[in-house]
Amino acid sequence: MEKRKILVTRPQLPPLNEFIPLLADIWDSRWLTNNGKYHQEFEKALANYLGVPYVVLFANGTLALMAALQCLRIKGEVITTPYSFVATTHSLWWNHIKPVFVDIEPDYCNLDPERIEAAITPATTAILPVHVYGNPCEVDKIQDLADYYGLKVIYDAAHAFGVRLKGSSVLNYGDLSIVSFHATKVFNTIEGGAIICHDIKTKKRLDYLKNFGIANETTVVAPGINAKMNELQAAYGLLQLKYFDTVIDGRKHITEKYKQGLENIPGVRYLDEPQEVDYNYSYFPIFIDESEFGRSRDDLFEELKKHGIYGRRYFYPLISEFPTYRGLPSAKGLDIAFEVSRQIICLPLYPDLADEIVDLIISIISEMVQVDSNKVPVKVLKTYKEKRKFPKEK
Ligand code: T4K
Repeated sequence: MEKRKILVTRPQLPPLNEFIPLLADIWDSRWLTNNGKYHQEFEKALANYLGVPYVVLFANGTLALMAALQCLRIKGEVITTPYSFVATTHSLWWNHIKPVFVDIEPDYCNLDPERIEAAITPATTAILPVHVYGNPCEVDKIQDLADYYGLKVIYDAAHAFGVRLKGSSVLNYGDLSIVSFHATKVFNTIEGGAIICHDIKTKKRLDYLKNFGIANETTVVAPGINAKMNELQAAYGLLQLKYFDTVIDGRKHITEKYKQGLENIPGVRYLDEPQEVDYNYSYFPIFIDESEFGRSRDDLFEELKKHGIYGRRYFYPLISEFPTYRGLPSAKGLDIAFEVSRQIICLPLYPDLADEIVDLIISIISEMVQVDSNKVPVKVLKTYKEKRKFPKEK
């Protein structure tokens, strides 16, 4: 029998017996897409669940990003991070906007607000930060800069569904936030995404933009695109929402188990849960410091594969290393992002991941450590900040 592969994620599906009656209803109605009743219901249910003013559903997160930039008429240069999925920067490219990369801060791998100001030019119109792994960016600092320089802020919150900061959805920050409901995400509608906006006028404009710019049968108000979510996905999404809290509980359990098991392994760092945040446990990234662990991140990646365990190096290589972007002046000198991208590996994380598999992964990692016996003692340091305070041992 072929050994089962353990992948970085395993999409969560709603109970099939609950989905079938909804499918039957859609079959009966023959209303399949274009703002149908499930689409309308799902938008309202999401806004209510998340505690945000308006949700505009999209066919996927990438189209949502592209439409968000169109909606705010962003042009010129946009400051963004090299440490993300390529869709973040591709959305700028498709809008003929020049990405300007700024390095990340090492603690949560988000755009470093302290470095943004130096990258602002007269052509800068917006900041496009990413809440990487669902950990909120330093939203107040980013907003202060945006207010001071008259810039828009669009958050790529693809990983941040359900995350709350100081009791309020993190999606409430910035001018717009986009989320992804892709199969691999913490909340999925197979493919899908949404924009969160603050007022009805913006919602209306986004509704036009995702439907060819059509306002009514004879009026087209903008050069829109087709980026609509269909009725099957909206109905599926409504069911997913019912179970989302249980999904979070399951992910939290696995995350805590990993943290406990990896706590004392030299050269293995994981992210601390940020303060005042209700987290969604969307990923479990670990960072391998080769000098302490004695083996490289890629050694670990390959070793796990030998056991049928497929972690993923999100995000390696950096976006700024890909041919489309590497010629940009801002693609150089992104030292922290570069280092982090060589250390990162996201371990499998999904609610029904068996405890025994988590134990197996922890034991593979712990058995790989090669501590240099001349280096004593090795203290496991959880954050770079702490690490930097420590003198290097000779
Ligand atoms: N912004 C950010 C920050 C993002 O991370 C993303 C998407 C976007 C924007 C754009 O949102 P969308 O347009 O996608 O809505 C995956 C996803 O395709 C992508 O959505 C996601 N980020 C990115 C981080 O990860 P790949 O190339 O790694 O996918 P793939 O096919 O290799 O799958 C990953 C793992 O999941 C594999 O181990 C297989 C497993 N898997 C995958 C699928 C599709 C399953 O078990 N079942 C499945 O159905 O990009």
